[in-house]
Order: sequence, then C-alpha cells, then structure tokens
Amino acid sequence: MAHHRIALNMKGVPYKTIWVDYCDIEPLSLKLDAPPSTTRAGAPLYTLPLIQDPSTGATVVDSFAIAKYLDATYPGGITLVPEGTDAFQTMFIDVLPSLLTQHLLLLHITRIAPSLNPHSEDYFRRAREMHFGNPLAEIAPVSTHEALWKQAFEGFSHVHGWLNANGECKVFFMGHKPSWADVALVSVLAWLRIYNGRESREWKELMTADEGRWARLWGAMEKYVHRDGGEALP
Ligand SMILES: N[C@@H](CCC(=O)N[C@@H](CS)C(=O)NCC(=O)O)C(=O)O
Repeated sequence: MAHHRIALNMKGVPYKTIWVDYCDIEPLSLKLDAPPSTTRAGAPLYTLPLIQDPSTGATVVDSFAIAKYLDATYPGGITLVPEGTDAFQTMFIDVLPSLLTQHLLLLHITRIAPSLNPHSEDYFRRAREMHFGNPLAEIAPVSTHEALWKQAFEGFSHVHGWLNANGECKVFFMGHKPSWADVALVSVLAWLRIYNGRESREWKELMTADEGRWARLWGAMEKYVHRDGGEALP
C-alpha cells in the first residue's frame, strides 16, 4: 500500500523512491540504524516504508510515524494528523484490516506473488504459507472469491455509514480536509486499481457502490496517488 507516498505528495515534499526486496529490508534497516516497527512470531520485524530525510538527517519507520514526522517537519499545506485526532486515526488504522484489507489481501494473494521480483516473490510465498498453514494457491481458492468480495463491500459500506454521520457533501473523515484515515482508505483504492485496472468489474462496482462515495473520494485524492516516476495508474 502507498500511504507514505500519498502523504509525501499531499505535503508537496519531493522524494525519490528506492525499491527494496523483502529479504533486504532487515539488513538495510540495520545499516541505517532504523528500528523494527513490530514483531512477528515474537521476533522483531523490520518493515517498509522507511524514509530518510537528507534535510534533517532523520530516518523514520512506520507509515503513521512518517505522517507525524512530515507534519512536524513540514507544517505547511495539508495536516495529515490534525491536532487531537491521533486516537481516532490510530483506531481507524487498527480496524481497517478486519473491515477491508484482510479480505482484499486474500482475494489478490495469488496475484501479488508473481507481481514481485523473484527474491521477494519467494519470501512473500514462504511467509504467507507459514502464516496460513497452506500452499499459496489453497489459501483463498476461486470458490471463495465471491464471498470475499461481499465481505469487502460490506466493509466499505460500514465505513460509508460512518462517513454519512458527517452529513452531506463531506468527502473526508474530518469534513472538508483529508487526513490520515482518508489516506489509508485511498491507498486501499489505489491498490485495487493497480491490481484490477480502471476497466475491471471490481473497480467499476466499487466506483458505483455506496452512492458513489468511493468515486468522490477517488476524484478528490487521485492527484496524490502518483509515484515519483510519474507513471499513470492502469
Ligand atoms: N505498521 C507498518 C507496517 C508496514 C508493513 O507491514 N510493511 C510490510 C511491507 S508492505 C513489510 O515491510 N513487511 C516486512 C516483512 O514481511 O518481512 C506501517 O504502517 O508502516
């Protein structure tokens, strides 16, 4: 997912992306003195995204920490985590997997592996097979896809219900200005768009779901989704 890239684009901070294979994340983090962001099976887990800011010398790990660092260091423009909203933003990121991303990950799991470099593909395959205790192809066979889409769409509708509490015409959680929770949602949309393409049934269904809520959010945020190379989304 591309939270940190969307955040950098929203801030208007220039950056250069360096792509790192899964198996190189730990050695790179150790070299840069970057801490693990979490644990897996009791062991420290070094993760991406990680940013290095040459203007301050800071190395920051974990996308939410990166968002807060960007707000503190580059206070102009959009505030990603407005004051007093940390607890809300943290809660939203916590519930997103059970609402949406775990269903979407399962749906795409066999397509993610071959989209990676061979080293990363192997790592991804082994890590997921160990986690689910099944060969990759059997984790979410095609027969489960309809139900997984339904669960994902129910998740989107649930979030739509929360956003409706803001009243009409407000696209974002905080009303008229996007913040971190919107970035998290848009990065899910971007991910779906990259894997399925604009002409796919999945994308078209999503763009018409929930009274056009996700089409409006995408319309407002698509300008922040590009990569530093500037390639267009499929
Ligand atoms: N909470 C972290 C999670 C990041 C995360 O899980 N990153 C994945 C890549 S998308 C990772 O680096 N995984 C390392 C691994 O599986 O070894 C964040 O938001 O930055």
